[in-house]
Amino acid sequence: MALLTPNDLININRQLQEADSVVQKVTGLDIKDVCQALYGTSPLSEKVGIVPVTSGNGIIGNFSASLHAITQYFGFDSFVTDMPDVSGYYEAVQNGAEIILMADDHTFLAHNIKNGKMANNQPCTGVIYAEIASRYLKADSKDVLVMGLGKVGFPGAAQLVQKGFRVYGYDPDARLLKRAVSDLGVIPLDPANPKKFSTIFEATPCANTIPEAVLSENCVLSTPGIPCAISEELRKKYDVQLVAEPLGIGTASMLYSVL
Ligand code: NAD
Ligand code: 2YG
Ligand code: MG
Repeated sequence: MALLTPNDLININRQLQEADSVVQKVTGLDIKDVCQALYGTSPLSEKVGIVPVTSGNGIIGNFSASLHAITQYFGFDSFVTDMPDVSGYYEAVQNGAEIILMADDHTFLAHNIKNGKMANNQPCTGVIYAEIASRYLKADSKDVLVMGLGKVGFPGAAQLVQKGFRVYGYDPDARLLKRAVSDLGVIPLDPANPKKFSTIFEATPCANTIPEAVLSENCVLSTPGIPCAISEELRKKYDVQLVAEPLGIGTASMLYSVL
């Protein structure tokens, strides 16, 4: 799995504010509103303990500090523990944390220890980026393209199917494409015979995954994928509304889902 780097997270507050204004422009709602609509919850200053984790590739510079900034942005009362790992978890609970946020190289979780609810970053990220795409006010049809049907893309595709969209999908991994077709009714996009979309959701770890032939003028591209799915040149050429941010939108989705 591709891990975040400290560079991805530079100036996370500004990245989040910029993403929030694109979400507002595209959907008429801000990120908080989208989360409330998705989960029917809103924060009441719940205390969030952020626990740095040293296992595997270890601490990622800016990761815990970014989670601190993100949780404050969404109205939580958060703190980062001084100690990492098990000692950090103990410290978080002793200091009154109601929700624990922590990540190793494979799993980034939110656990509400008061009500027992737990969230995983991958499906929560897929669901919220898909939900944002699904709310595009200027969409020209119920057709949506999903590029990448892995741990983030598949749950996002499921969200779009559940909302009544006609979901076209593509993944070079034939097993994953087949699963999306059989389990969700996704229509495979034939790369040799593409069509244009006003709404696209992308979740891959690769650059330049969106072929020019699928872009329509002023389309929305909602993508958690890092690096970005589209070149700056194509973005400008088609005036693409790009929703892309490295950590905050997915984390908001996790937190609202455990309230
Ligand atoms: P994954 O490996 O489970 O799935 C990615 C899928 O993309 C794979 O199935 C792969 O075959 C497919 N793919 C590769 N090239 C493609 C192409 N050209 N066209 C279509 N599909 C292609 O990974 P994941 O866990 O789903 O994560 C996807 C991306 O989202 C990663 O970059 C990850 O770092 C990022 N991510 C971002 C956030 C966020 O908050 N921004 C949160 C979680 C994950
Ligand atoms: O506590 C730390 O600093 C580290 N143990 C965090 C490790 C996080 C690893 N996960 C990732 O980099 C992402 N793929 C998941 C984060 C979601 C946002 N992209
Ligand atoms: Mg995000």
